[in-house]
Amino acid sequence: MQPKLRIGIIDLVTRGPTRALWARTMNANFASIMPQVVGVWCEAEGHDVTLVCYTGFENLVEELPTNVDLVFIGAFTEAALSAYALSNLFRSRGAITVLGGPHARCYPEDARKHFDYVLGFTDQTVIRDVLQDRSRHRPYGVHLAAARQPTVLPGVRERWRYIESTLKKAPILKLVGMIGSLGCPYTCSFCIDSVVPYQPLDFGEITKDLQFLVKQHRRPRVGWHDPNFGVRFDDYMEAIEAAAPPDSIDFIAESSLSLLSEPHLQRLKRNGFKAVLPGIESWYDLGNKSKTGKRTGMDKVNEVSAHVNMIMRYLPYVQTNFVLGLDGDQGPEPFELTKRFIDLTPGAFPGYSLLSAFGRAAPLNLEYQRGNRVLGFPFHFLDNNHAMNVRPKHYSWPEFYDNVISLTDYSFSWRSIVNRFRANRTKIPKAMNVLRAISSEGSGRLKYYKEVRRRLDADVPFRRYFEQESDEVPAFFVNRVQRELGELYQWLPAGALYHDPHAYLKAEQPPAAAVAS
Ligand code: B12
Ligand code: SF4
Repeated sequence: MQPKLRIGIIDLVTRGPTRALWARTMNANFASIMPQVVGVWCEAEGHDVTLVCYTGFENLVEELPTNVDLVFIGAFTEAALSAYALSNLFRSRGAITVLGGPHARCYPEDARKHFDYVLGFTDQTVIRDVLQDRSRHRPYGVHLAAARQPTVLPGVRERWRYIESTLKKAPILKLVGMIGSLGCPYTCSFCIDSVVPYQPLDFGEITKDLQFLVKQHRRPRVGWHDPNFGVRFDDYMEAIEAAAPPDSIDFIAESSLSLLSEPHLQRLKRNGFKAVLPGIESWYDLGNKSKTGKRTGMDKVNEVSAHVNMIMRYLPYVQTNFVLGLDGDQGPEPFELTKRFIDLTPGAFPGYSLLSAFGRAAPLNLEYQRGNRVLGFPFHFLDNNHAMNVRPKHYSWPEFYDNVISLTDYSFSWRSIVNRFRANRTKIPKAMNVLRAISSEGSGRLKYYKEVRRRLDADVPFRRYFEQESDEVPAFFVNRVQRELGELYQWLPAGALYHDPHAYLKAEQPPAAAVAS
């Protein structure tokens, strides 16, 4: 019989301390499901668990018991440096540390330098193995991963105590995270799920979870974390319809355009769906996702715009996602086309990501690494916006940022904000769109991009870094990390601002080739 462990779990939904209004309103709603799942699995093994969802306002050291034996941290790459600093801090107090989540999946080689365990796909057996072994593995942690995604995950009922404590931090809108499937049948080359087979979870459990939820909250709001919601559309709708009367729960989902046909939208509306986030990605690439096939350019803009306007007749909130800087794009035209899309589709909120290659997330990243196009920006900036770590194929950096600035300016100009306000019918979407446009996402990003653009001309070491003529991380980024990590910065391990951007490629090469390179 193993002694009872004091286990701390930290869900890092943000990369450092913040005071931003948007963060205060929304961060708790971005809580991940897996840290809560891990909590349930640790309890099942008989251990004591304290889970903290870090939204940027808590003092993590104070919130966890002083003498935790083992700390699990869930982190996106943007929060990797905070995770490394925390691991260092808890190790200094004698704890064993474990990293899971997108960063662990994408950069295991680097994360092993700072954690005793680094987990890829995680199921109950993997967690049990860690708990039984729970030893120091230093200087390099052990990389453990299940062969595939888990087939069962504890639902809302089992995770409730963690969900409840997290939602206390969400002052207005409270979103419960649920998931009904893993992987995706599509194969968008840049995506982490392009090679993970689609696999639904138990639809009967979804019904039971929703039945439970309507007893807890008057009108619950559910955010689906499925990589692509609604692949088994009828099964999903039946699971929802069996749980509660139509339109008694509000739902938000990320779904590809190809799944959002008019009959599907009618049923989504009937069942309380309030927001969808389809990916358009590019006017010249990835047509399979939006079902526009080989159509490109203005033809695709017209077709997708008509489709999104149709979605907006059924659902009150739509965010359309774009990736800027894909290899299929060239010149100002892709950006100008997005502006035309905004004119033609004034109600949809445009979400932009700069092309990013997250380590071993997608096979396409090997191609970028082979072409020596991946830059080693500190992880802190890899959030799809603060750094684009793939050198664009058809743009110089200044040209690329000029286009990004022009598009961001256009998208969040007062003209577009007013048009968006008018085109939305209901109060929450109207307010959300204005808040997003005037806060860090709209005007905040614009200011940041302008500063990057200015430095590309004026700051020589900065420009040389972008041009891959120097590997030294520019002072601009180092200072920002220092400022944004706050007190955690003192715990940042030496060398953590650097990582090997070719680690994935090197690991894939046969040993002889790796030695030669
Ligand atoms: C749902 C989702 C969201 C949701 C929910 C986020 C959340 N906190 O979970 C929302 C919309 C809020 C979101 C926001 C963002 N997202 Co997002 N998101 C996804 C998505 C579509 C699904 C992830 C998911 O939940 N899968 C289901 C879980 C069960 O499976 P899994 O993620 O594979 O996790 C497995 C293991 O990694 C492990 N595991 C996962 N977490 C943990 C935690 C612990 C402690 C342990 C032990 C194990 C463990 O167990 C799981 C089972 O095997 C993925 C893309 C995709 N197709 O996967 C992107 C993805 C994770 N997001 C991404 C990004 C970049 C972002 C944003 C930065 C975007 C932005 N600019 O705002 C923000 C950051 C938000 C934040 N810090 O919380 C990237 C992450 C890349 C990276 N290395 O960091 C991904 C991979 C998409 C991409 N670009 O390729 N996202
Ligand atoms: S449809 Fe979405 S989740 Fe599926 S592979 Fe493409 S980007 Fe990834």
